Amino acid sequence: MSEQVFPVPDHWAETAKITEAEYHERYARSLADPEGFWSAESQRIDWIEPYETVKDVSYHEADFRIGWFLGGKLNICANALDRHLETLGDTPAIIWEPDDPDTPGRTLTYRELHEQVCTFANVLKANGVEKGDRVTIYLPMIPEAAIAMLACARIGAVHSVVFAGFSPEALAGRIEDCQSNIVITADEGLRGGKTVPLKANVDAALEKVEVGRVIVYRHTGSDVDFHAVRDVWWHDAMEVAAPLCDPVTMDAEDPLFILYTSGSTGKPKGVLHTTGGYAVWTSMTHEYVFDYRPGQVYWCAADVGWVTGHSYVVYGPLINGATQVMFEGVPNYPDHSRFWQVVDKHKVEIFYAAPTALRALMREGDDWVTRTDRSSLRLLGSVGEPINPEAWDWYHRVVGERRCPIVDTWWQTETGAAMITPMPGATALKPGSASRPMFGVQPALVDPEKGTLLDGATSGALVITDSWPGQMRTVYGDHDRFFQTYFSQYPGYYFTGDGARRDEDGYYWITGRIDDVINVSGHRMGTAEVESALVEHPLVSEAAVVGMPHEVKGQGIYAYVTTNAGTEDSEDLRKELVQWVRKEIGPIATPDILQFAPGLPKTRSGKIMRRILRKIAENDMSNLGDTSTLADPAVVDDLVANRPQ
Ligand code: 6R9
Repeated sequence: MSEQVFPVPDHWAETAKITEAEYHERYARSLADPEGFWSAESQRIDWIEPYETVKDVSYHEADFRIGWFLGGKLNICANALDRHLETLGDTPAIIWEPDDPDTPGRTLTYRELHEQVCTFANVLKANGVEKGDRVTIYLPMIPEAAIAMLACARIGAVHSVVFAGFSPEALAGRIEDCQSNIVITADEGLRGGKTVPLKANVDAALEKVEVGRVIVYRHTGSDVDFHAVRDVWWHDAMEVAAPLCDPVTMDAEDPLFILYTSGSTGKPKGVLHTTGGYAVWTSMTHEYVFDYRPGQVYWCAADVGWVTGHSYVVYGPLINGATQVMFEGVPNYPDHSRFWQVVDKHKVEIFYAAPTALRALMREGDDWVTRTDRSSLRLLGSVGEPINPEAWDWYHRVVGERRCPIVDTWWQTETGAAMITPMPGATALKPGSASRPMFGVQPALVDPEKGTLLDGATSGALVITDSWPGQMRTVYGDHDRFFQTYFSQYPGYYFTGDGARRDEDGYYWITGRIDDVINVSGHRMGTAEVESALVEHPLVSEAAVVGMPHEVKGQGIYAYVTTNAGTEDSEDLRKELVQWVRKEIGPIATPDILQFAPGLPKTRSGKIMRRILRKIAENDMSNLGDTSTLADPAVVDDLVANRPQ
């Protein structure tokens, strides 16, 4: 653990919106007088009709409910676009930087973005989409992704964005779960010079599940199969659609979007967010965490397929009238300077990325960074996984030249936006600590076994003791699963699934998931999901998947596989199984190590002892613990002896 503390730089202490004193004053007020605090913060949103009740929440089973700004009416798309037209109409909203630096980018002003969104909203309507319908979006990082999302929000349709790296199988499952009747995609995506066959993936998915309409954006221009009745070209539809479309009036608690995320059990769950609270929450956190003022160039490098792309590429920044870079590519293409070249090209002031990208770049040496200028950078952010002190130091010292504070923001798909995070003018930084709670957030640590609250400097399971406006409202189609997953372990609290330590200054240090979720390159993956993909293979009888430390990805995937009797555990089969998982879920789920296991360590009651599998995966054989309770202790010796190096 790093003992270093970086005080707030003088310039930030003098100019920031939230200073240290203000942080404490506002945080205290947000807890003591939530009505007053949120009434003031809600003014950042244009309400069509004012709400009657700020908050109506109970985390208890008998009267479980979560509601914010009840009775309020608004349209989040109008908040992100229409209201900026007068003051920021000609200001760039999205500066799109393509995968290949030698092809032209695009800039959309707020006026242009508004026109595109209105036109596409009419396209959706012309294709039968109505308020409340679910719309699946499977697009690369192009402005059309934001346009499609905002067009849904404009007419009250619920978008479900599926990350363009997911497989046809994963896409089909998500279309089916939310019963969406329309998919918006592109011919192909481009990443690091390679094409991603998006339309072909959609076609493959639609062999398993049916939809009425597919709208296809022509991006690379390559030939794709076209189904005459079902498929529509984006540009053809836009040509005949009107450029004006009134935003519909939405209730604060009307659904805004579903985003599937991995949990510790079963299929990915559809995290559902609603409109009013999410609008206030993303806008407020974006403003304070990044100290954002219109005119500054902001760049969040996350994909719109993840929650960070929803809250900090689309909604938060646009509600705040930001000018932002949207990047199609990857950090190491054409070379390891790309991030910093884009920073220089667009004079980026605020840059927000995941530690995995930083670790990958850090390995390539400082020269890729130092040969670029980066003098525009003022603030750096980190999200998605714990940032190790070495990567923090490199980000701070080499990328930010010790001039830029780093906001290490802890949050989740479920929380909508940043929950525990520094603010540049308010928080002395400790490398590796997400520091202190956002206004209105009450984190606590509980004893993982007893569920009792722990005081002072200690470690435990991280819970949040009361609601905040951007909290998810349900698991789509399974409200009971929502309660069971998050509110049943520690009654009265929201359980995050993370472990954390709190130090003597009240700073939180997130230590990672304590459930069966692993975090691969900042992407959540349920071990159960990878296991069920493996056992679907005809030659696999059983599989157990655990996380292992990985230098770049944070965690890698280690799979133990038992094949059917009589199967030859060959190198070819190993490769085939690795490919199988890629195909079933997507490249992000590719096992890093796949070990054939004639037997898995089980208790006499048949429970797999994951603790032992984790130790072997970590290559820590010294500490396998007590194996005497196992049904067959010899299987452990076999796994240790045959661990692939
Ligand atoms: C926003 C996002 C959530 C999980 C979360 C935690 C990990 C995210 C973190 C962090 C340590 C941070 N996580 N940010 N851990 N420090 N700053 O990533 O959402 O994809 O749902 O992942 O990611 O384990 O529980 P999501």
